[in-house]
Amino acid sequence: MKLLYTPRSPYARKVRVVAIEKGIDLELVSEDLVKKSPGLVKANPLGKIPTLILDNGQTIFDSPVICEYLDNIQPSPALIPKDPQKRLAVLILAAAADGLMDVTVAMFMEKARHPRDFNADFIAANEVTVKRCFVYFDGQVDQLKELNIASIGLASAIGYLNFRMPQLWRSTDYPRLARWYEAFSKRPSMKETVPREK
Ligand SMILES: N[C@@H](CCC(=O)N[C@@H](CS)C(=O)NCC(=O)O)C(=O)O
Repeated sequence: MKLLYTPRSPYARKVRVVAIEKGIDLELVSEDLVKKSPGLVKANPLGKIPTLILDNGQTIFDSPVICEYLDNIQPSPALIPKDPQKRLAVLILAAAADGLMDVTVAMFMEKARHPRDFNADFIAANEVTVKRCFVYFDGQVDQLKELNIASIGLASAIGYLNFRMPQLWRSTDYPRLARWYEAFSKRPSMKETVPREK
């Protein structure tokens, strides 16, 4: 199986951590998102990473679908609960973590495209959203104790925020969340996937 990815993407990191935790071997193929390769746009009409290409040529995207696929082909450790109530709770937290990635990526892209005249209102509104998410997750730390798609997603989201906008991750403001993140970051799967530019 090949994973089209970039070493900085939080969505790809989430998939990679899932694969490492499950002992699934992925062949990593680094993609250029400015000049997209024919292979990427053929595999995914959206031209986005992460995209998984199976050995039989089938392609799978986006990251929640890839994670669900990996959870099905290698059930241990189970990262998406089967019990309906637990599943709902974990998927909601996972959606919030994915949303935190979306907000952070959007802010980074706005500043990257317009370094001097970025939309300050847009950035300010998204910073408020980020802080609201931190308050939300800080209050949910007990739910994050298990290794699952939500805890992996959130750790990947915070890792990306810390990589791009460390000033926003003022961990002293969210002590429980900060302690949880520090402990989670010690997992070998997290250490192996620390974001880097290239
Ligand atoms: N919802 C998607 C988001 C993936 C995404 O936005 N990936 C970014 C990189 S971090 C991308 O491929 N951007 C290129 C583009 O949008 O053209 C997922 O969860 O996989």
